[in-house]
Amino acid sequence: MKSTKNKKIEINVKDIAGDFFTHMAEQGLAATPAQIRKISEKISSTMGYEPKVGVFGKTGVGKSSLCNALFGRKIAKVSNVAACTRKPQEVLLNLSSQGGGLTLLDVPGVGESRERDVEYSELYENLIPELDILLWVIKADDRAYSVEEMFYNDIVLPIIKKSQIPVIFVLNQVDKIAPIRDWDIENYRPGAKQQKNIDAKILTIKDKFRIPLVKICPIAADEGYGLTSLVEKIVRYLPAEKKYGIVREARTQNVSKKALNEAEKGVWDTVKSAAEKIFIKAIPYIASAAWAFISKRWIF
Ligand SMILES: Nc1nc2c(ncn2[C@@H]2O[C@H](COP(=O)(O)OP(=O)(O)OP(=O)(O)O)[C@@H](O)[C@H]2O)c(=O)[nH]1
Ligand SMILES: [Mg+2]
Repeated sequence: MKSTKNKKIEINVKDIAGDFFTHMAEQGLAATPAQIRKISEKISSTMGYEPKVGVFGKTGVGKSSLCNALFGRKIAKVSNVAACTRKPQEVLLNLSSQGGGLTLLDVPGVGESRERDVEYSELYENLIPELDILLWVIKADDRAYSVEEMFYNDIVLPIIKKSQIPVIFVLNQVDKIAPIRDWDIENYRPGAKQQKNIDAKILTIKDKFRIPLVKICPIAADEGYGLTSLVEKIVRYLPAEKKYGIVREARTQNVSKKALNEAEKGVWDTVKSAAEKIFIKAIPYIASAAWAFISKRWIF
């Protein structure tokens, strides 16, 4: 695997808040101290948001490896199925105290036994609605996905639909897709023949799990392959106010310019909505000046 340095994106709330208010002052629009405080608080809370990411999948698919590679963070395992008798908030609260700015949940897998699957389904029902995003990890070189397919379609899908939780399918260990010798060991990426088979596998996954292609992300956690695209997808499917937390917590090497831009835009969109509520009541023309500033800054 490539460098395992664990650098993080630096937050500079003061700069962002400063830019905003300087621009307003330049327009001759002074916000009141109370308005400044409210907007600054919104910027801080959006940039400091602690995302809750659930990592689901069978034993050995690479959940722990994925979290380590993406965030440089050991995952907090919810291996105790008795957890399902507790309130999900309790589970999440306990876990977040271990994690800092990110709550990662390694949820027990499926297909160990019928009884276990019933217990898992209860746990999933409690946990999934508490998450910001769900990563469903499957192993690229598995021949069949019948157990996962049944469990996902019958148990997980109704819950994520009801709670509107975004899900991304992570096809891990693509370096093991035939022909294995085709793997480009210098550049940590698939060779041309391997890529063809990966593409075919992605189409199979799309049909079996009935998910759009854009929500499938081929990676090799141990090789550091595909992680940048995965962060881009996570950022894309999170709501605006939750995007930034992910780029802040991911290793810098996994955060592309595109992901960072989209996450920053998420902060501004959130601030924009907050400003709308705060300023519109006070002085409507301040609000329109704020929009002008924000949209000028964030045109892509
Ligand atoms: N070749 C290859 N091996 C991988 C990759 N990702 C993970 N592995 C290996 O697969 C094995 C299982 O990975 P884990 O991360 O422990 O899997 P897990 O899903 O956390 O497993 P449980 O905790 O038992 O549920 C380990 O030996 C990893 O090194 C990958 O991208 N390529
Ligand atoms: Mg694990």
